[in-house]
Amino acid sequence: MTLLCALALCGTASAQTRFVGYIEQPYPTYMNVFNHTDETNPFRRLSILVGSQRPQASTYDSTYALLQPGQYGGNVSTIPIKVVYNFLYAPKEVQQVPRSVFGFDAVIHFDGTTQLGKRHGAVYVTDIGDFNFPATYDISSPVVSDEWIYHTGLWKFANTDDRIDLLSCRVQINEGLVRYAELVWLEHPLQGINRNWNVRVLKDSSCDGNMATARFDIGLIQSYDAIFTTGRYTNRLTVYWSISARDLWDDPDNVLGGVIEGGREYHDVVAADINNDGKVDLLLSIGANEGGSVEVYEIPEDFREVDLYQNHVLASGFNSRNNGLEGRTPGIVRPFYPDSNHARKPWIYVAGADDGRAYILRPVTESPTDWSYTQLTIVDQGSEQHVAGIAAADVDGDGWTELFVSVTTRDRLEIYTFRP
Ligand SMILES: [Ca+2]
Ligand SMILES: [Ca+2]
Ligand SMILES: [Ca+2]
Repeated sequence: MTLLCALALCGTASAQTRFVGYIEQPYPTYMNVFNHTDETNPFRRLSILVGSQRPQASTYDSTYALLQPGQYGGNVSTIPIKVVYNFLYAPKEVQQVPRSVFGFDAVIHFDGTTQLGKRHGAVYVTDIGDFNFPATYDISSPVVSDEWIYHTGLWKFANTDDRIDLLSCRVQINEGLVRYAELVWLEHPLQGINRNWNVRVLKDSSCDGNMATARFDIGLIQSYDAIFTTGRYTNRLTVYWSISARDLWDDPDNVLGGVIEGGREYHDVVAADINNDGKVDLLLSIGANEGGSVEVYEIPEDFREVDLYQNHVLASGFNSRNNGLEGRTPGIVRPFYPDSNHARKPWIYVAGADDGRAYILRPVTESPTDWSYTQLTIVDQGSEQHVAGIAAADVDGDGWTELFVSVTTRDRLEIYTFRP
């Protein structure tokens, strides 16, 4: 019976996704899941946060939430859409803030881009205790606004004051060249969220893209929080750690780092156990106009030994379809499970960005030494289309994962489910 079950009959997800419907929204981009931690009804537990980017110069962009979409089944046009913040420049990331940071539900935005009129990026926090009355604060540049592009951040106790701080990467681009690329510490102020957050540079010429963190024990007594960062402008994959005895990040002299690899356009980075061998790996998307890829770096016993990271290519040959114009593919990449069975290798979703597609990478076997994947195209919008974001979550609690895909250039959020 067990064998039969394993082969076919136990509700194991097939690669088939079923189209549920789509929502019309202008220029949707990056997405994340918002968890209503006090909600016990599985239909109401999750919302989806969505960013947007209008192609016109000097226009504001918005972030919004698909509020508790699990309640609406296939009637996706009835899902309430709540604006979170309306005054952003091409938000790179819209994320839930853990309640431990402020004591209330909040969302953080990182914005700024190289597009004309959208270069003054910042970090904003929105108090979202009530989705009907959001209140937003600029925590990075309340006085002077420079042309920073912020991508994402990590919450961390950087000093000893018991208030959780933010680490972020930011970049200034001048005529296509990197002027500054900095790992910065935004200090959570004593007086509250709406006061000036001090921004201090921990490492210059360091990073400009996404970030991931994982904790490692070295020997019997040393533990480190490693911070992995990418640079799509600085063209490096780097790791940083602190040699402060209490793992604090308030002194640049205590922050050390190393370059794991250079020379390519490292875009997304996620720290997760991809091959299910019990050890955290790095999942990367490496963007290019032609020849982009999805790769894994296995982290060595001592994560500081940057020469010992082992590279595996999971999928390659991603090409932009921009009708001759320069593009970037693939975009974001994340591990996920298609159903409630999490005792195995995760699957991976890939936003194709300028190739107009969305993909799933499904492991061929469960062997930790087998890095082969079946690449499945779930959305193909054709050429000159942009697929920026994907989010995966079981929003209605039926055990099957839903996928939300932003088809930016068609003003559509498409919804799929793995439920057969
Ligand atoms: Ca602090
Ligand atoms: Ca692993
Ligand atoms: Ca579901």
